[in-house]
Amino acid sequence: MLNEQISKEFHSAYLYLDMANYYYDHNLNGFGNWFDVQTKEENAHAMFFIEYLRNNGIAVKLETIPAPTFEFKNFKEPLTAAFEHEQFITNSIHDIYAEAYSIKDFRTMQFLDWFVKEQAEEEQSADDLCKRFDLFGADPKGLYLLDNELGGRVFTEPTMTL
Ligand code: OFO
Repeated sequence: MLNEQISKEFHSAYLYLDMANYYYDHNLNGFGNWFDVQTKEENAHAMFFIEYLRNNGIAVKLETIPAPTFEFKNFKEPLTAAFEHEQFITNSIHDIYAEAYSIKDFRTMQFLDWFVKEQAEEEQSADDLCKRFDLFGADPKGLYLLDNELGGRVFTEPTMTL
């Protein structure tokens, strides 16, 4: 399950990169930047799982990452898709946690604690973006200001003691 999660995190990065590309194609570079930062975070998450397996002597098996298949019809759709994807990832983390609990793998539970908290933040920020788009996105001036604001998002390398 931990190996599969590596692929899911890299797949998340791939999906967010696709969303970033969509916005850059439509000159919404701030939204593009927001998703570029999201992509970098997902790559960092994948590396945490890889490092955890390495540190515990478990072979890392990298899988094929499926290509994104989105065909967005409007500027809101990527935001909704991102929120739904984060809910999917949360469920995946919780499934691993439940399995770790059932076999008394307390070390993995402790490792996953960081992700349980992180997923709450990931869902909240995706949901927040959806709601702000609903408030301001339909108006060109509002969309312009929101795009400017999202352009200011800066990537901070996530840290975890492994
Ligand atoms: Fe890795 O947190 Fe989003 O998917």
